[in-house]
Amino acid sequence: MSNSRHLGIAVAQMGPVHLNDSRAAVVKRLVEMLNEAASRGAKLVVFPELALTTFFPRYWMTEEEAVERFFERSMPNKDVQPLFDAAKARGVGFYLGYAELTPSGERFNTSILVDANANIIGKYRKIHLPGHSDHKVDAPFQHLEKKFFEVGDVGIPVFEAFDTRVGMCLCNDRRWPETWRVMSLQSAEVGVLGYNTPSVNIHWNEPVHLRMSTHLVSLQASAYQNAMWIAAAAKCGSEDGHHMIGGSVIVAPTGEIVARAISEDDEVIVTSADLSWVENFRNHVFNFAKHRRPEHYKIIVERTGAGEPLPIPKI
Ligand code: CDV
Repeated sequence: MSNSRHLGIAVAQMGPVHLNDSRAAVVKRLVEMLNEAASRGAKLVVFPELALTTFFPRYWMTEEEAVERFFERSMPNKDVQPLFDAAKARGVGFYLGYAELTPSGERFNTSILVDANANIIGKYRKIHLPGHSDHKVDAPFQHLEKKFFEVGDVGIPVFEAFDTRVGMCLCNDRRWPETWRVMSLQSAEVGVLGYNTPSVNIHWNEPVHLRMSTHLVSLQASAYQNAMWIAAAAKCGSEDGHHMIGGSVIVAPTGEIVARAISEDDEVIVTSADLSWVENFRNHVFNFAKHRRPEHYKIIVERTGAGEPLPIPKI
């Protein structure tokens, strides 16, 4: 295509991080993958959600204990600094998910966007927190995001970076069409996310294969319907016996998967994303200004849960 604009995007999938793994050991793995991604032409590297620790919301503990063991009080901090140094040395930026403790004591499931000079240029705090806050004693493990985190307070911002516009989200956010539409209405061309998706659903007997297929269908439909590139990084494999799905992917605005991880380990996938595919769709079938009819979508922001059908107009 003559008007093509390319961005090298890498997804750095992570294999398991066990309870006893140190931050320093984890960051070493991240640096290795960042270096590989840079060598393969990436300018933006996407790491997983809560990338620095095991997926700790699976364990019942007090908030104080969780903070002590798993939250970051500052970013970058001593342990994570080598990743920022490597990014600057290689001239690549990255997305990273971690548990954030704010100076005033709030706890968020957070991601940051870091530019090629190792400056933090964007922050997102997870909105769609799954799970529960009570102790489910009969469940095989917990999913305590509603206990350990507050709902994000920065909306779904889009950042001018990497000669494009980038929106961030985290894990469960990817299943909600609103996430992507809010990004695409701000002209985001690239959406990035990390995820930790347990293979077992503790709430109902969901067949394991659906965990992968609902993950992929969410990303593929969202990329197409919003004419965006989407890059999604898993933390996966068995963390101390708790298995999480892999399936890290880069999806084009066509809805097609152009790169996919095959392992459940540390693995880098890279694509040279032609951003002009965004325009192809946004100028035509998804020309929002021309075709959207928000006057007929009011119920989306007026209601949270499903209710009665709206009154039917007389015709
Ligand atoms: N970390 C997550 O947000 N996990 C959810 C699980 C609980 C379904 C996910 O959407 O993958």
